[in-house]
Amino acid sequence: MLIKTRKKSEIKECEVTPQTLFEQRRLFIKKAVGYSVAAAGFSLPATALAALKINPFQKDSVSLRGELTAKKHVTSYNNFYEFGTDKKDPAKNAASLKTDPWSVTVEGECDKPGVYALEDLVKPHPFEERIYRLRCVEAWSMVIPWIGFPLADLIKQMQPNSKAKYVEFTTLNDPEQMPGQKRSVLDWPYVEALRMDEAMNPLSLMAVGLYGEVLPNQNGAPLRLVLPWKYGFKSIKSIVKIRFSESQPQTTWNLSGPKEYGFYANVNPEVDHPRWSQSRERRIGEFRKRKTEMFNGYAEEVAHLYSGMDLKRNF
Ligand SMILES: Nc1nc2c(c(=O)[nH]1)N[C@H]1C(S)=C(S)[C@@H](COP(=O)(O)O)O[C@H]1N2
Ligand SMILES: [Mo]
Repeated sequence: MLIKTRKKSEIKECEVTPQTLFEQRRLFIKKAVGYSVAAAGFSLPATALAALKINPFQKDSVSLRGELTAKKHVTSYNNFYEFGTDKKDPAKNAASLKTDPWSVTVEGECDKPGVYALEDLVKPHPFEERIYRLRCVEAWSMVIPWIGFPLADLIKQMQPNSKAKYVEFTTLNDPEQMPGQKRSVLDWPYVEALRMDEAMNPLSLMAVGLYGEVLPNQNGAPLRLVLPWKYGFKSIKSIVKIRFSESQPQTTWNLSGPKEYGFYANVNPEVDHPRWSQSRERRIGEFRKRKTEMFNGYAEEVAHLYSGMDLKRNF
């Protein structure tokens, strides 16, 4: 199938002001009968829903929209080792995660460090819908309509200083809520990081929802990254800490298998994983395999970040 878009990955974003969202929220909760369970008692979900309600999906997104991975797959075939290593485990086990209240600690090289309630962190940023492909290092992929806002907006809010060369993200560490952490399959808590220019790239998304709803726990509620040009493991879930640093942080998968999982982890069909090929992938819900594209099809947006770098060495 040939998919025609102006830019391979381009989706016009729907934007609304936070004020509009918050003014309309009350009204919307009353109207959204079908979503009332998800929206009850927690304002972030309602906000995410309101964003979609106010902005119907745009025509420009139709090309990728036709390829969307079914919601049932998106929410039942997951990698979230904090809830077990089987793809079915997160959907089964993630109900024990309490996402309200939620706070995020911001530290390191920035002028606005502190402990932020989730609301105060996301409120200043208008939500958009972004349809992004996400390709797992295990050679499967999905196309997901995310709800979120540019990571760059949040970073600007924190006013990083001139020493901030990297930004590091940490997942909640609580074996009571995350039973998978009782086994040391990874070095908990899960940590991921980006170079500052990668983080500031407009593709980098802070997600709070998908398919028009609040993020299900198994997909990384209440706040996760989505970095569509990188292997899925960079898109860290359930973030509780953001730290700005001068030196390159150590990251969980890189520590656990330095020969297999690099710091950059850019999708690259020409650099195989030591144990399997990265040249093809299977879209979840399909049988046939597709060719994996350089930077997962987002080269136009991100290739310049790596000009002059040897991508075989910096994998
Ligand atoms: N905290 C945390 N974040 C995580 C993971 C994880 O195990 N723990 N798995 C990663 C991997 S390998 C992938 S492919 C994606 C899967 O995201 P999805 O389940 O929403 O599709 O989440 C990433 N983020
Ligand atoms: Mo993954």
